[in-house]
Amino acid sequence: MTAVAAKAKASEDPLYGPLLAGDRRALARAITLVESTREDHRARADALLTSLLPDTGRSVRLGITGVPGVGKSTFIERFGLHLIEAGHKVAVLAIDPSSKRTGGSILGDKTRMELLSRDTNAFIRPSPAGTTLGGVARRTREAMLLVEAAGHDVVIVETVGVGQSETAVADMVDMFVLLLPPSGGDDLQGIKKGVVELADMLVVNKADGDLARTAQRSANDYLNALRLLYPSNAKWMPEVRTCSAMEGHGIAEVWAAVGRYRVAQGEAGIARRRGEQARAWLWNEIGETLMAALRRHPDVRQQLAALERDVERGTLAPSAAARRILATFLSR
Ligand SMILES: Nc1nc2c(ncn2[C@@H]2O[C@H](COP(=O)(O)OP(=O)(O)O)[C@@H](O)[C@H]2O)c(=O)[nH]1
Ligand SMILES: [Mg+2]
Repeated sequence: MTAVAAKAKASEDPLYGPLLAGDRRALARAITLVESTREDHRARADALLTSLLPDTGRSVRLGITGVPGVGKSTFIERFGLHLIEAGHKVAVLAIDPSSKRTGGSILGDKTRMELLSRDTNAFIRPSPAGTTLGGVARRTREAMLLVEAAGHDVVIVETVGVGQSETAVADMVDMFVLLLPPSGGDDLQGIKKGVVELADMLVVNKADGDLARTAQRSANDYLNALRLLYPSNAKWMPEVRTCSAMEGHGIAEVWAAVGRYRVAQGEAGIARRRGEQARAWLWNEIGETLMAALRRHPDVRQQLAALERDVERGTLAPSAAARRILATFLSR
């Protein structure tokens, strides 16, 4: 199908008009559609996304991570309400590859982000269930395009901070924020170096009551650690801030820092990052689609069990087995 034909077809999609008009039920149904693994749903989702593409991209895409208990849900609620007060429409998406097994911690979060989830200018969507992080990330990327088309101009993608989900989120947002707990001592506990390297801003939460001074001290420690990590001529050195999501102070300052980051990157810088992300996404899609086709191929399926067994026993080299499987797959 050509792009023009796809557009004409999707414009007939009953979800197209209502979604562009910001209808929440149409948006929720469109996200359910892109999350579906059914072939016919996939075709419809692709057509719908293609036709909506010109109406996407006009949002600030923020990623938020931090260990469980650091205050992500509390922060996102405060932050979201602050943005809505300033006239924005906020969407909160979550990536939690474990959500299928646990039934979803985000579900609990949704009820906890009580004020935000009741606000008509906010849209909160829990993590799609999925067997692989790649699958979950794919669907979240598409959900991000859909909420943008529905007029949400700030999209927050939250991750639970376990496994590789941080990288997946950093790869789909303009700016990645790491929420940290106040920690005593100089060991910077609770911080993973790999995650710090992905972060564009560090926010020490719970800077209130007894923890206020500890939080400030942690922020200074983190700043010193960052100075060692970043060259002095770096284009952007992550800002380190403190806030109290519970009491609500420092929240407006985080949004101001987001603005400074965007100015520092410039429109061109953000467009470049998005372009690189889109290209990486393309290759990811190619990989996932190819693998799915390979696994479905009847001749490959017939061959697979025996080849796997030979490889396990050590009687056949994995590379030789892989070449045989590919030869079968490509033979017709
Ligand atoms: N003192 C204090 N407690 C907070 C703050 N933000 C969150 N909490 C508490 O920390 C706990 C975990 O918060 P939650 O938002 O669920 O963390 P999440 O697991 O990262 O989503 C809850 O008991 C919150 O009330 C804060 O700014 N100050
Ligand atoms: Mg939470």
